[in-house]
Amino acid sequence: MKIKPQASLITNKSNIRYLSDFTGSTGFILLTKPKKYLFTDFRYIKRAKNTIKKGIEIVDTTKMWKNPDELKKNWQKILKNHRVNALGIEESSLTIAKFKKFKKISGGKIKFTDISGKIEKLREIKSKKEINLIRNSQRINEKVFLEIKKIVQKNLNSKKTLTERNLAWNIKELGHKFGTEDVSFDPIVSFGKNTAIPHHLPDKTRLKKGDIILIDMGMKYKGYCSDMTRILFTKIPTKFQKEIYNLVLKAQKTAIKGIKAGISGKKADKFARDIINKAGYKENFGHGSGHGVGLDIHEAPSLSENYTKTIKNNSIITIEPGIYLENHFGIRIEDMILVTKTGNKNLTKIPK
Ligand SMILES: [Mn+2]
Repeated sequence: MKIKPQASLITNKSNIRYLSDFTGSTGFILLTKPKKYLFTDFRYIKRAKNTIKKGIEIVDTTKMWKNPDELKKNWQKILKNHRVNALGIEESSLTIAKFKKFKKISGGKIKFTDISGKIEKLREIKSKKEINLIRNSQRINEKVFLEIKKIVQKNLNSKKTLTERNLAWNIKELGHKFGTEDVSFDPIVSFGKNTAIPHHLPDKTRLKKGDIILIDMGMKYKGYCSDMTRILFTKIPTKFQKEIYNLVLKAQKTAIKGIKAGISGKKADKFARDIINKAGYKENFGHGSGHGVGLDIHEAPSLSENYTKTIKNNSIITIEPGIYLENHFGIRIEDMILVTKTGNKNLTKIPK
């Protein structure tokens, strides 16, 4: 039988932020039925006081870490007050070293039980505020992309050297210029043959006229991520390139047309996959059709063949089928959509 914990120890950074708005890098939350506690030290106390949600008690751990007995006393007192004899822990984001510490300060009587994924499940359903933040994150992402397109154009005309690394760095700089705190992941920029590697690491490859360019990029705005992939052609595509591009586009459009709340991640994945498989490119589409986006760039749900849970109303996911032809070229097209009861809304406004 699974133990039902009376309290949960939240150590996953994004879950901590989700529950409390706390952005510091050191701290954890204890969730009990009536009360939430944020444990952090002097480096973050002021920030916590100024920014976290109301109703959360801040516990200053500064002195406690210097005096383990003090920590033990305080920690056990809170557990006892809430009659905790089983504590939920996030095994997927708690190191063994830290777990040992918690075990030690909790005393011998507390049982531990895994609650990984519990908060992530809540995070799947986005509030109005979160939807707006993700939308704004994507608006900035698009603004950056349009500038990137100009840079590419200019370099093609002037025959200056433009490397994948240059362009990836430009994405980061422009994001900063337009008000983001960071990119949501290191941009994937690939030229020519490199586009056949789905997650190519931008290198010193120079752009040549005729190259296909793949840009997979996202911004982080007030904690929230965006994600988009576009393909640029630097000259009129060949018949074959066009054929593959249109096939991926058809797969993506079919998925967007079919996805609504209540279907499984497996079924959501199948729309695009069926089209690519039927065209004979089964082996060239090695990844899932999409993933949830929020405080993390990759979060629940997942659009893949083994994800049987349902896609929920007001979740935000990417739709990103691709075909990768080794040593030749690759195509991926990615939009972010807001899932609704009747269908979805496309949050990506950049034309394909
Ligand atoms: Mn993505």
